[in-house]
Amino acid sequence: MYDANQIQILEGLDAVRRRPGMYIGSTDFRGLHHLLWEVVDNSVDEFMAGFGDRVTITINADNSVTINDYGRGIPVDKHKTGRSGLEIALTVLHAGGKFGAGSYKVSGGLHGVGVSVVNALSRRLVAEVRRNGATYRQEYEAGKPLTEVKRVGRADDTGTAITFWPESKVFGAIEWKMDLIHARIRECCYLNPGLSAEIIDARCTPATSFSFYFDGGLTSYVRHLNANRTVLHPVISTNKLAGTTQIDIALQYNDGFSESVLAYANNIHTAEGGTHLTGFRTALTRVLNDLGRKLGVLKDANLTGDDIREGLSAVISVRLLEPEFEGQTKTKLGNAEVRSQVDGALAEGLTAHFERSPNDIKRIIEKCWLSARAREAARKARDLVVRKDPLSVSTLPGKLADCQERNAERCELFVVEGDSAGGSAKQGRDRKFQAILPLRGKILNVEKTSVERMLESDAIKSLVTALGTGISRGFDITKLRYGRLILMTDADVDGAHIATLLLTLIFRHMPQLITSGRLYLAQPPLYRITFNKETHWVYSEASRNALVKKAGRAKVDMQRYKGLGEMTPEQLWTTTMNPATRTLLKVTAEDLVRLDETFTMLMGSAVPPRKKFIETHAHAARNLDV
Ligand code: 0RA
Repeated sequence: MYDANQIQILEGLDAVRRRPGMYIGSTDFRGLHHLLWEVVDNSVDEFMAGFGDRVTITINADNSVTINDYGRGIPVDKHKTGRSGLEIALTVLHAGGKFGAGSYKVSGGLHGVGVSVVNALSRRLVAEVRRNGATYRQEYEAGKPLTEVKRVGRADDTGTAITFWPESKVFGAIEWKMDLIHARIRECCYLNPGLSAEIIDARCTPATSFSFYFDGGLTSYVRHLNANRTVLHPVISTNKLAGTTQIDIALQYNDGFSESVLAYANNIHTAEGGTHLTGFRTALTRVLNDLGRKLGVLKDANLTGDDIREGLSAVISVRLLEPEFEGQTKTKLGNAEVRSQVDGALAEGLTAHFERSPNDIKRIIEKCWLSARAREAARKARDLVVRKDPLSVSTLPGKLADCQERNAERCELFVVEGDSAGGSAKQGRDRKFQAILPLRGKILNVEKTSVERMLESDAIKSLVTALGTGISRGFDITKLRYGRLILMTDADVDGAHIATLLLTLIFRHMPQLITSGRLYLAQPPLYRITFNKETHWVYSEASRNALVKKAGRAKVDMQRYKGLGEMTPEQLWTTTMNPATRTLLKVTAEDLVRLDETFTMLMGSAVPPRKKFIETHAHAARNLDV
């Protein structure tokens, strides 16, 4: 039944089914979504080649996915092997050379493995092609065609619709992550201005639908990155064709301290950077230094690569005919020529912008110069740092009750709000390995403050000194004096506020404490409930209700704790500090980006979104006030 050619082909797809990870990276949710990206990439390639400006992605009720585009449609005519182009595209591994030489396409890393891989890893797949005024259809099971390509009707447009049912033997339960799909498609529409994409979730009634379309391309993307932030100037953008490399760049500084620079090559997010990013950074540093001297802002000071990062949001997108991807995850652009091409494009763009709007550039340089001075201040703060050394204990903050243990890994630092709670904690602790640092009063809102000003706050200075690590770019985790940092604040609104400010400080200026899993929140109890001569510590409203129910008719004595200061040192030890009985909440690195957005919104200087958040979350805020 099969000729030699076909047997070879089936063996090819078999290899994909045997070792899916080799083709799509993994068989977890990432691999599953990769099937979807693979088909969408092909539709976007059509758009880039000038055919069709619309793609719809439908998650069907049975968890299959349909991707419909308005490109040329996969060719259906018979190939010299006697098989149709469609069948070849769906069954031959790396049936590349899709457009021949001379066009840009999404390929590299795990991308561009071809729709045949999607076919191999789907229990069923249906392809419908609209081309030459007709609609053609072919169905597959586990990569094997069930029929020939059949003409099933007329068509008055062109395009391709592929529906696939991922193989659960490969992926386990099929769970589409809508937020991931939205983020990816949104990104795709920023990188391809003029493309409209619609995502339909037909699993719910009524079906939900999201549409993305960005006329402004990278400029819109950078505006999105800086949404909720106070920006220093309008977005600066530049485009250039250098040889056969198409370069698009947009950038804008905000008044914050973090950097978000995204680099893409042929629509692929190059997370490990590469030559395009290096070219961008060198040109930006050099041009800002040159113009800064011209303007007299810098005199003979020099901005470093670090100085120009703070508050920078930018997107760099390059398209090239033969991208080379390197690095651990194949997301580092290797093409050497791109470095000088991007450098040249950005230098030209910045200089041209300077001629039109010198004040924008002036504001940027002033901001970078501020960062340079802040970095210097941070370096000085780090010099404040002392290792645990009995001779220099005097330089540690006076309020710190340090522990005896010398091995930092075994030590814990409790940061406690207020002196009275600090007193109980000092008495209640195990002084062998637990240190207490009471912080008084409100902590500065660091989201709106420079490192320089921050270090004028006594509370922040003593925390940084106690930790030993320094701060911001001067941060050095090897100097950390404790294995765990535990924030212990009251379970009320003020406590939550102080915890949020501390979290913001750490998130912005010592994020490594979070990523290394050393930051925790203590969980003090809300109530002490006694009945039948038994005492229960209760940590949530739900367990309080459950316990009161359980007590039934017994006489219940219920005491509500408002603040840590209301507990005796012994009570604080058993309920909150004793490693054997306490619960700690670990602050994790997960969703740092989401945290970032929330922090910026809650703590930043842009007012309207903050108000909206507080209004829409007012009920949540009220729940804190227990
Ligand atoms: C092979 C050749 C051509 C287009 C395609 C494949 C193609 C593949 C997919 C996958 C999803 N949508 C797609 N659209 C097109 C070029 C056809 C021509 O030269 O007419």
